[in-house]
Amino acid sequence: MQVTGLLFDAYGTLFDVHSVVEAGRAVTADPQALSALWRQKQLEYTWLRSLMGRYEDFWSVTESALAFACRQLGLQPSDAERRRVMDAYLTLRAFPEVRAALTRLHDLPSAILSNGSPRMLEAVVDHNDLRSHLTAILSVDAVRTFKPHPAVYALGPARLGLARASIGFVSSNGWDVAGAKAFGFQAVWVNRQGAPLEELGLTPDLEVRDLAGLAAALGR
Ligand code: LAC
Repeated sequence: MQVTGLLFDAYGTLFDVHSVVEAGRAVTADPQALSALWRQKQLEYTWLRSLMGRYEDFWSVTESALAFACRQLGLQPSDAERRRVMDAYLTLRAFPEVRAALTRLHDLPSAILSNGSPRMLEAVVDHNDLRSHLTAILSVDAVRTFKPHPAVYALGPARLGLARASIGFVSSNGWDVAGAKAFGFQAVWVNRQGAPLEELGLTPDLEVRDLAGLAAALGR
């Protein structure tokens, strides 16, 4: 694979969304179940809101998904507990290999392109001290819809000043990889969990286990 720039999904790819499990412990004996349902509903709400043309930013969608997940699991956190669980999103941990891999890839313009709101993305990037590794932090908020809408992916080539076919779009989310491939990027699937390929008729150009695998595949 040859690319002249990289775009990274944020949640699940650079940052571990399940780092919220610790915060969830304060409100449930089964924080893994809360974390999994919360993430699933969060993504569903982005797709549903995009289809309905009723955009709300990712913070708001994430709050709504948490409220639903708590209701479904029969949990009744106080307002303060709910806020603490939400705030965990601002301090998610980067996966352990991310910093070193971005360092190895430093000669390529690299940006985040994420559903996250600008405030959420800036907070989590700063929390992990990764700002100097990134050319730009791009949020769907600029076009007020969510992935996999093509208008979102179009933000990347416009900001990097590169043709879409020469950009590698890197995501751990199979559906996001499919969206990126459909748009015309070279699609890289960071398949951390050994998940099955989505049946969307789109195959990634490269599959790696983590970002160290990406750096190696790009000869860095
Ligand atoms: C993002 C979600 C899809 O960062 O993980 O855009």
